Amino acid sequence: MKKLFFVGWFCITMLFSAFASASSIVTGEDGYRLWLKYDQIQNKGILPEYNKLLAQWHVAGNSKTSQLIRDELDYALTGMLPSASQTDMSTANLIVATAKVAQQFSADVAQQLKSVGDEGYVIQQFAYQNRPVVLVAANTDIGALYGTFNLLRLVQTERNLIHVKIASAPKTKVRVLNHWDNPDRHVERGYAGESIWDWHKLPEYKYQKYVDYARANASVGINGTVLNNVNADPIMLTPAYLEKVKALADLFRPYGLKVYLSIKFNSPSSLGGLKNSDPLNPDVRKWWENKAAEIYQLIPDFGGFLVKANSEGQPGPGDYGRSHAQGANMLADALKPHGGIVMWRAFVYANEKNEERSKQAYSEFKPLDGKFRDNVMVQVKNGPIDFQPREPISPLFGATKQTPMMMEFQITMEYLGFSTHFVYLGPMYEEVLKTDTFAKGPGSTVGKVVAGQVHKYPLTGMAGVSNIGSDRNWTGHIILQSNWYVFGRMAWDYQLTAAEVAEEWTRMTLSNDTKVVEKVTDMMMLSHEATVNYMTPLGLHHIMGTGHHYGPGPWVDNLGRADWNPVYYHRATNKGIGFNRSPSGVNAVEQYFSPLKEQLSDPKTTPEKYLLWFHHLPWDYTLPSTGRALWDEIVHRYYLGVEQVEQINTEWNKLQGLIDPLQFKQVQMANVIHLNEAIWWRNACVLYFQSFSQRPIPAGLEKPQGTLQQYKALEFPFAPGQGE
Ligand code: BDP
Repeated sequence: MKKLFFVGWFCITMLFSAFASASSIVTGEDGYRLWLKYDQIQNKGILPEYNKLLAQWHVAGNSKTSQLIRDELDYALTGMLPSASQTDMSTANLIVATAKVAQQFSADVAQQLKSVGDEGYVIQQFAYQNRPVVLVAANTDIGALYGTFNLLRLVQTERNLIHVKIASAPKTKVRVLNHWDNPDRHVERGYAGESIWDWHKLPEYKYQKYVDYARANASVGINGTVLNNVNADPIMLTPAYLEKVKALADLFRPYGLKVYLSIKFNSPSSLGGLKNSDPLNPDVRKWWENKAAEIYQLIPDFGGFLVKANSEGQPGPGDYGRSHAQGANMLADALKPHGGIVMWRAFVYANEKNEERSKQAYSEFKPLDGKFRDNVMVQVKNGPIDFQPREPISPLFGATKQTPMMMEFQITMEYLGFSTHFVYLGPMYEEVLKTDTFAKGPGSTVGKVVAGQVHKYPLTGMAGVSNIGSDRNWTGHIILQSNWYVFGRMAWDYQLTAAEVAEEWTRMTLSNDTKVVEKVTDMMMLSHEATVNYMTPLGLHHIMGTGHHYGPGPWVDNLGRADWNPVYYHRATNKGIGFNRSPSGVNAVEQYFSPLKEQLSDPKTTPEKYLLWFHHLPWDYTLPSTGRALWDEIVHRYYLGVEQVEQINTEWNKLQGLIDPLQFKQVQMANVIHLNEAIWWRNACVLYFQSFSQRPIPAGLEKPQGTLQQYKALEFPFAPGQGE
């Protein structure tokens, strides 16, 4: 590895040693408990109410899930209200029950249950025979579990329960994590240690962590998990591995968490020894039917398959001249009799196609609308390229009237600073979900499309590429736990705001102290924009380091395919910068509905955050919002991003003593790296783009340290999370 030259790294080392010598043993919250801490409630103002309403509790029912609800309440309430105890239904104040029992207490609750479906629930506080009752009711045990977690969230965040009246049902049906985990425990794009699945020791050895994983997912409404990488290893479908999958499925079932598998499309030939894996070959179809039957014998509620096909070297139906629909339908037919589904990824692009990369998924899938079976969803990344710090929406949202588009968000921080940058993704998810596609006139937001409220879809779903690993704190960074959390909350309800979710997460994970809640929520809400500023301001994209995607690499121009190179995306010359995707360029805007299409066609009406995504502009182009020349604006944004990170660091440091010391220290250490890397991004990008613009750093801004050559020379062969 070339020598790391810049001062920042030196500072990091110094700081770590400072920590190590200044403190001996720091104990406290290491992050394992996530947002389910259930520490004793300190707020004396609310305690009498909680003691009155919650201290005597009862869970009706005898199923495994009812037992889990009992266990969770026992653990949680004993932690938060030491006087809490289980009692029978005739004396309890807090009652968790399904419809039949619930209706004895309240006709209103029974009525409301009619509209919350299988997974929804009702929480109400009322008087029943002169006793105050909090009733958590649902149509199924799983609904009751979700309701219980919502009640606990209200208590953890110290909300008033008097007269509380909530009816909640998920807005999307399939809410899944996608683990990009390999059988050898390497996690592709994972930054929190190795895979939590210890395949070697399964099926016998079952860690408590597996159960806590299921609990955490259930607590935010996630109801499925795809256990293995989309770049799938066919070994997952062998009998020995299916036994291991079954062991996890059995643990997860009572939490309402279904397991799914990513499959390799050529498994019939590579695993089954068939001549080919052509979806129209009857032997191949039979092979999948048999495989599905074998899986369902072991796992009766198996969710289905996730498929990456004909993408980045993966095999697929295209290898035999068949369409994505033909490939997906073959699998859908095999799963259908058992109730399984196919999530077929739209992340496809090919060099050979003479079409700009951002347009290819739409061109491929739009004509297939209506050709998929009703148990297939097409899973599409939020933006048209690839999980960049910021992208406009994929034009596929809203474009298919009959084929459900399932959202794929990335929770893991492949392009957003791995596990050391303090970045809360709530604002990014919210921005995407609230964007108007105009598919059926104004108001056809992405959230509504995904929830099947614009076009009536038989299936709906959201997937999040997991950021979970074997690290004690699960996600490698305390704050990044919030991204798992907000994904689940928004998959349940796309209308939630990032700010309200940040607040509840902070209260549950860090503290209910008003100062902590306000400050941390502000930092979280600032953090994504800050990162966009120091990485890819004004619509720049795909300018990260090659392969590992660590740090800046806007200069990279030597990769095998044109559209893997950062220079393909920023197109900087001495005259200007940006990608002309307007009608005078590659016309990617044509894939959007009017009036979005027209808005994005003209730099004057394109939101500045997407400016260089859609337009190639001269360095002296004036930005209406600030009156600055484009070059100056780009530089200002890079500097602003670093200032915002400095602000986050300063604000965090002020919280010392107000939150748990171990949580505090973990984030503080990461913040140091974060700031150094933000400066690295800024300096490297500004120096690089300056070599084209030939313009000075605007007055008032310090000159970037180092030289472009030094930044270009950096190599990180052991950066974590690399792909194949
Ligand atoms: C890219 C990742 C790569 C994934 C691919 C995908 O770099 O590791 O395999 O997405 O989504 O962003 O399939």
